[in-house]
Amino acid sequence: MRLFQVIPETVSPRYTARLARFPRKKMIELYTWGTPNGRKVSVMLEECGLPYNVHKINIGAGEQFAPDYLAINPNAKIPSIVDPEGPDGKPIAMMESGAILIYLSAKTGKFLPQRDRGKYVALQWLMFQMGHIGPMFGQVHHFLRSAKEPVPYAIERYTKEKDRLYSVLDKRLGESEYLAGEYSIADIATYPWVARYEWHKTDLNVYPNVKRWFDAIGARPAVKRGMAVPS
Ligand SMILES: N[C@@H](CCC(=O)N[C@@H](CS)C(=O)NCC(=O)O)C(=O)O
Repeated sequence: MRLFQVIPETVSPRYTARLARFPRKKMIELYTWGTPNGRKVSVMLEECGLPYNVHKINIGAGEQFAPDYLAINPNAKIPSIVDPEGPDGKPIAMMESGAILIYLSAKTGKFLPQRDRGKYVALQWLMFQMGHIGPMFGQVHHFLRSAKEPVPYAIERYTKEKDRLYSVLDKRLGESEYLAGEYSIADIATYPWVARYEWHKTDLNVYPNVKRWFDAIGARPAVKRGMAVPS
């Protein structure tokens, strides 16, 4: 697989339409698949109004292990980006969705509070997503949907932890409209995982503050577009 040659998407009508919307900007290359971690970044790119090309990395077919892709993401996971206009105007390749969100915030000045106090609160909830929600919900999905054999201990352990994390979210969102007060990369990181509530067998009505937050974020046009990537 060659990741840097001209790919079909770069001559597709969608690409041409994007170029028309952003005539002088260079495109960010997004390497992704239809998972919550991938969609964090497509939602952020849409929210920021940054032009980007989508490269599908089929993780079910093992494309994340291709040498060309490992040059971008040494950890062999999606998502990754290549920004041709990185720091100092030079290209930068980035892995880890949380780091990518922080990078795109810094690049655009969007979705991370400007003042230190708000910024650190947002980073705290972003790390809560990265360290807890993603890994734990991911384990629930694995043991409920993909494990070769039923493992009741693992299902019980990770479901219990998932429920505990929903309670933490619900309490926080009962005292704050968004995780960091204002809409931020902490919400952008968390939303795609909560959007998989059916996969991890959660009734959002049990968590009314999460439900209120989930509905508000899901109504944002940029979120709708980002959640549909890759097509
Ligand atoms: N901490 C990483 C996690 C990335 C991750 O686990 N990606 C999954 C898809 S959601 C993946 O690429 N899995 C492929 C594999 O495990 O081989 C991030 O947030 O970017």
